[in-house]
Amino acid sequence: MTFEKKYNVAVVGATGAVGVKMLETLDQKNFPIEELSLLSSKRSAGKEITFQGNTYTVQEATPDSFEGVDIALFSAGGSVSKALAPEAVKRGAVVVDNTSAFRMDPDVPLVVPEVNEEDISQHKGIIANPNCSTIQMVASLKPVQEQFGLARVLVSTYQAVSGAGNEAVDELREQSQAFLNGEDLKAELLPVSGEKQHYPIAFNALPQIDVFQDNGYTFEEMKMINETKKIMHDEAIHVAATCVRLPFFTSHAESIYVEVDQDDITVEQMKEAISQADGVVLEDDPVNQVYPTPLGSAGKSEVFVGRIRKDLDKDRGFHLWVVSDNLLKGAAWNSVQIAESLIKNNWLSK
Ligand code: NAP
Ligand code: 3JM
Repeated sequence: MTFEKKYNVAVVGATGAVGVKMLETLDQKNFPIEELSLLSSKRSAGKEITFQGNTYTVQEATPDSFEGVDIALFSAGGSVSKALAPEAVKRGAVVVDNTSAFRMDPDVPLVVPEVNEEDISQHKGIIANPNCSTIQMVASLKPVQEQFGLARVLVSTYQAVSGAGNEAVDELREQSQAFLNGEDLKAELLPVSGEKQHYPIAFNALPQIDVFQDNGYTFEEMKMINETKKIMHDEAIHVAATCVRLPFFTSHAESIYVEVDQDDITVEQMKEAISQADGVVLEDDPVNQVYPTPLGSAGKSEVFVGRIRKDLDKDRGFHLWVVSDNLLKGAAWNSVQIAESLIKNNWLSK
């Protein structure tokens, strides 16, 4: 994309797993940056990061960090966003927030540009980036909703450890080495930092992502359920989710069962619809063993879909396998797309 003007951009959480990908994406997409502020907690303040040949010193994020900032990209956790996003808006910035802090706020658009880009125009200073697992699911289901109607979605996820941050990546690496050396595994972080029980992730599968809610679902599962309805503008879609953490580093995979509103839709029609969707790539050729995998999608910005087949009992039921890089389309790329859309459509002013 080419831009006429340049903007002052702040990246909050610039030293984190998402923040690093945010900088890589801003660079790759040649985002029009005038001044760049890299913000973190006190821990990383003073650290130097090179971006497009210039060296930047990371600063502690405070309300005054946002003076003169046009666009602030937040990925430093919900409590940081709750404290600092309103301060950024007060100082004239538009915030693209990667945390769950504001996603269900009726005044905050929750956006996957391929699905509901127009919602950005309604923003009052904050636009929320959905959860990584939600993003790839709704991107793949948008053409299904448009062409055949979407009645029901049942999803099980297979999620990479990078979705839980840099410390979780380190924990998997250390436990894997210990396991192969025949040593005891130290589990101190996953499934959820600060919870009373921790389980090893190496050579394991943990059916808990984020904290449990009173209804027996985890918060990650409820994010997928509630965010899907909001992004797809349909409270009537029935959604249920089971979210599982697995021992690989990058990309989330999802097994999705959908029920459409129309009878007699064929697998070929479903494949055709999905293959034409923006940002979605069909990789589906069972005869030649073609289907997407987490390793195969790592580093790419699209959502990959394969294994499309009809349910054996329900005429309106289909099964899909959906894979995408959780830190790119699931976080950094979706946020940068929202920022590009703000500029391209002249939606920066509130
Ligand atoms: P991470 O690797 O643990 O990085 C956390 C980042 O936040 C670091 O840059 C850290 O700075 C910064 N930070 C922590 N406390 C802070 C504070 N009080 N003030 C300012 N900065 C602070 O985690 P991550 O995986 O990058 O994820 C960060 C957040 O992004 C998550 O908590 C989540 O809300 C969101 N996220 C969203 C998605 C999505 O699906 N859209 C996916 C993953 C994550 P230091 O270096 O100083 O510690
Ligand atoms: C992905 O507030 C926190 O400590 C962050 C928890 C978190 C979230 C979240 O709820 O914002 C970790 C990883 C997400 C997310 O995208 O929903």
